[in-house]
Amino acid sequence: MTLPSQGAFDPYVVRRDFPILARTSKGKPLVYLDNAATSQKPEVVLSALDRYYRTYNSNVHRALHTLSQEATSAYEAARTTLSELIGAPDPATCIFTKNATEALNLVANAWGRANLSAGDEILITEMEHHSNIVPWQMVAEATGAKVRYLPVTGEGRLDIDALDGLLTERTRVVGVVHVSNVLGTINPVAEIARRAHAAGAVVVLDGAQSVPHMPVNVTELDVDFFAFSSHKMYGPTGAGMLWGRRELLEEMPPFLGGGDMIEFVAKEGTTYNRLPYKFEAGTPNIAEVIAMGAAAQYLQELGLQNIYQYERELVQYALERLDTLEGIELYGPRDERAALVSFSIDGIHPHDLSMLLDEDFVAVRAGHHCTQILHAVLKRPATTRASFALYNTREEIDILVESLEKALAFFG
Ligand code: C6P
Repeated sequence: MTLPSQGAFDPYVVRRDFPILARTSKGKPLVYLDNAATSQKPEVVLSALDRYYRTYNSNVHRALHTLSQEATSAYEAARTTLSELIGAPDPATCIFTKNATEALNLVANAWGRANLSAGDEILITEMEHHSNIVPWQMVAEATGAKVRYLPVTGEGRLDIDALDGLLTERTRVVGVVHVSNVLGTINPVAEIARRAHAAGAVVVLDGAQSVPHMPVNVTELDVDFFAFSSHKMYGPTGAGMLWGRRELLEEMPPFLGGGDMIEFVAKEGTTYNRLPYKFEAGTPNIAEVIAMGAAAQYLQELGLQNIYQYERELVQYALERLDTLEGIELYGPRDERAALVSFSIDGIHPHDLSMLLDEDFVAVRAGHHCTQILHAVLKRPATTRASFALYNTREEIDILVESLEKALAFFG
């Protein structure tokens, strides 16, 4: 059967790259709408993992034999591909971590402990994911710095007017999420970075939800640190990245100590390796990093602008369709938003809703989505979230809406 095309970008062609999308349960096709939690993996990623273990499995940067050289060159090629994906000026400033969370903890610990002291201020926002809140609260407790929060408006945007009042001469760092994993808001990062830099603060950007869905260029955004995860960008779990400005990375002490991060170890002490290895202690997730590179190449071949455009139309369609349901409240801005929608339906608990949807093999997430501060602002302990990816279609949104209608009928 030839399936209908939806504009220049054809999700039905893309779907063929993802074997899991052929799955059914109780005769129903999978409708996977939990992509913000983790996305599915294309064949090129699966085969990169398989090829590594079958044909050149060995450690990196340590041995001179053929397999190790092949593994090292594939690992370093992934770094170069990823640096190009995010517009980083130099691959050596791209550090592999195990996920965005570890990348943010690296900055908070290595940069934060070296640069913060009592009375300093850390400015983050009410819409941050816990991984860009808790590490800062921990470093604040250790150093005596204070954490302050930029509010979210009723429309689900950052209250940019409050920024100048919150930026003081004690603000050392501003942490902000590029795309909210609950509201879908795309934050005006370049503007925030400009004002934060004018106040003398460094800017840490959480790109976990932007990298898979839109073109990102850290140089143009003019931020100082940028964190993201492989598993949300169609790569495997267990890999992520921290990009940092070279001057800042050079000055920072290491985060973890061990193999590969050293230059020379003696009883009297240790000198550290050059960038990026100073921050990559121990044997890394080699297969996952190489496959993360394959995912980045896949995204570049499809074109991030095409993906963004397609998902933008998809989310508008989802908002229109969901809006027709009785008792629904949709969160986040109406226009210029990323491809996810969180909502509440009067009288139905998000967990019940997600279990009923699962009866139709529709996968959504219910809960606080690791954003309890934002949920306190929304005055809801939990919401239901449908998050889209490049392989989702309007037909799948129709199935979601039909399944929600059934749930509404069930709960009367
Ligand atoms: N959000 C979600 O369902 P890790 O777990 O390290 O790969 O990503 C953390 C993270 C950081 N920032 C944002 C904006 C995120 O959305 C996430 C992960 C998932 O929304 C799991 S809680």
